[in-house]
Amino acid sequence: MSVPKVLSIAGSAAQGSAGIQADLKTFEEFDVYGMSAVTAIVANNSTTKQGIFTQPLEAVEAQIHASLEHVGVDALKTGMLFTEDIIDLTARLIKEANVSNVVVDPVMIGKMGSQLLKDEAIAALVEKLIPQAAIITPNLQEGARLVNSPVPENPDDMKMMARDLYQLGASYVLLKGGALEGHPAVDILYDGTSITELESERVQTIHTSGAGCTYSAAIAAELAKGSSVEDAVRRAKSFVTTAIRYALSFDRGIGSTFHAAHRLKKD
Ligand code: PXL
Repeated sequence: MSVPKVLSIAGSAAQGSAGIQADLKTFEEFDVYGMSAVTAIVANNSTTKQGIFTQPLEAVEAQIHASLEHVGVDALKTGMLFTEDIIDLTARLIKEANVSNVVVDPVMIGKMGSQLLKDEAIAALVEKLIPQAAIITPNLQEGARLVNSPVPENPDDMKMMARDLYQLGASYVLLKGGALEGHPAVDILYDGTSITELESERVQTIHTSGAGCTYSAAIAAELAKGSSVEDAVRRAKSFVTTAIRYALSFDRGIGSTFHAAHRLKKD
């Protein structure tokens, strides 16, 4: 049997909602073969002080080679890359292997407040990785950091920012408006010519950890299957909206999007 193959280059989120864990769960739901290269281990908890364990560059490189050489990659997504060195390495390996269908989720800050990208690494993301992307998927805060402008306050601001983000060189920009309180969950998709507004209802929940990771992983899975970018984004948005609607609360702080929700929901 042959199935589309998808690699996630991202952080491990020990609590299971986000990062590599969210990506692999999502890949499984989309019936694609998932692989991972762990850039850092995020393990925030109250008993140890250290919450982030960056992996050595050699380990990141070895993992990416393992997927590229032993399996092959039809699409890949990047999530938490954390350091400039890891971004440089990732950008170089993607270029050398000539991978198409690259989804760059410019992860910067986790839902629990962890810094997942060092400030000094933003320039490398912009200069080396984003120009190779089929699509980038920033949220409003990340978009603002990438183009050095204020955080959008309404869908019209978002459309303007999507145009600015497009200048960074990705083929498509998906600017996610999940944080735009008082509006439906509006995302703006821009391909340099036309703006598409994608809207779904706002789910009132704090349990959204992993939403962004899940969204970009679903897009990568659909691209690996041969979907157009627009179809991939629409299917991914529907998937992540269901995962948020049926999110899991663990009775402490922010809970998790539920990746199996589209399969298990009864209504
Ligand atoms: O949701 C962003 C995110 C991405 N990657 C990793 C994370 C988080 C949030 O906690 O831990 C590894």
